[in-house]
Amino acid sequence: MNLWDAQTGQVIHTIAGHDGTVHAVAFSPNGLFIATSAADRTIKFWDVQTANLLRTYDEETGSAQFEKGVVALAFSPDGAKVAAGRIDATLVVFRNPFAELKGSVFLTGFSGDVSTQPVSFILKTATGAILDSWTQNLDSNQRFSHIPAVPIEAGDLTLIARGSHWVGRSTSVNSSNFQSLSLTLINGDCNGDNVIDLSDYTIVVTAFNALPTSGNWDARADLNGDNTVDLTDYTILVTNFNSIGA
Ligand SMILES: [Ca+2]
Ligand SMILES: [Ca+2]
Repeated sequence: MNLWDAQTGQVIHTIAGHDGTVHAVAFSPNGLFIATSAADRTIKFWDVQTANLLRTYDEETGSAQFEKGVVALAFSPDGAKVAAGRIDATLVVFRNPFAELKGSVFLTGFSGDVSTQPVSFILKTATGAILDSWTQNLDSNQRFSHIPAVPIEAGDLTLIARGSHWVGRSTSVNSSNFQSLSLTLINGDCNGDNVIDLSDYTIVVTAFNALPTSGNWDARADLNGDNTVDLTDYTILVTNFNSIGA
């Protein structure tokens, strides 16, 4: 199987890995992955950039559904699912193991530009093992997307999100919600230690009435992002006092 540059006609990669005629090839909608099926009765996922084999579905990896051979493959437009047409005239739809996690993070009490706010994420197993962690800025609609470092088909995962002055919150990730995740973060953690307590209170009180030009200005105390430290920030802190992050 060859991968060509459509502009130049150059072969970028020659991919060999199937043991038998390749029946079907499909690009993921984000262009990052290729799925293939072959006469060896497997489906394989490949990294387009590196041509590395990422995953094989066969009888032994729990996909007896493909043992009759797959002759057609197609991703859903959102990349979340893959349809496999089998030689026995049936169709199987399964979750794309390399689909993006997507969702919204609501930064409560914030009136500034949410796209300036970095949010850190941790993806864990049910036993607490960290599978992936990353930091990204939200878009202006408070949305995020990320291709996890590991396939997310394992299920029973937990995603934790935390903002610069918002304590962490967690949500479970499963096959039905992994593209519509939603986390609402609690504002007031000025010092970023994932607890809203007296230390944060002191930061707000010390910077009270400050503007960015003031000697006592402390950006950490401007909880609502309006470039002043005033009663609004104080109220956010007092309302959320004693919150502890996930
Ligand atoms: Ca704190
Ligand atoms: Ca403020």
